[in-house]
Amino acid sequence: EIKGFAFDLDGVIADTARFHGQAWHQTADEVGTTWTEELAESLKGISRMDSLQMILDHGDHADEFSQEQKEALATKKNLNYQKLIETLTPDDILPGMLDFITSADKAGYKMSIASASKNAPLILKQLGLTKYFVGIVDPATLHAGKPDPEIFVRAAEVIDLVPESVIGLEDSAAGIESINGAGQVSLGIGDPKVLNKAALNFEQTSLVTLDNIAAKMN
Ligand code: B16
Ligand code: MG
Repeated sequence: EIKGFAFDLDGVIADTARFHGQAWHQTADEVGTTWTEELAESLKGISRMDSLQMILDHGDHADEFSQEQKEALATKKNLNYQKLIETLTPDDILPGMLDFITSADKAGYKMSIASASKNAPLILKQLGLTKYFVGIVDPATLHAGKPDPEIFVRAAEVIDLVPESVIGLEDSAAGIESINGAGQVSLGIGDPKVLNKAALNFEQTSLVTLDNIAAKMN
């Protein structure tokens, strides 16, 4: 029996990917890497420092940056990103997700956040959603990021549920792998070809409802 939900944030609750994209595009220009849509897509769910490394690896100057310079680039990206997410309001919640979260809350499901983003608390506050979640896994305390199961294991601990009672919601392939590894029911939001390891799939957030989930579980 399902008793709770563990949510990814970027791409599931809010469309912050376009802001990450804008800020990383600026970094790419600065380090001489050509910015492409494929590169943007591959950064979804990937931590800040790993994302920077991927951007550097896509250019011709990857070895020319010291650890100190990399940290400065990541800090600058994050400040630019934070300026963009300060403009977020509850109107930026992805279609249907406010309804889903409030109806799950009313029905007594426990909810937590499993996001790779260190900015998750700020984003939830901007969206007015903080009060619905029992807790947010702090990605700074993880040994390994998605696709490792650790973040979703911790998200189930936050709501004090065994993995089989939890549905994990994700928009990235790395995230689906993490949910499956944690022994939870994976719910993918997006292209079923990209998320082909998901137990349940919805092409868009507006289709994610308690009734639609129940129908697919049978
Ligand atoms: P930050 P999610 C991820 O969030 C994003 O998809 C990814 O693009 C980003 O680099 C990562 O968070 C870290 O974010 O720089 O804010 O700590 O999809 O796991 O909610
Ligand atoms: Mg995501």
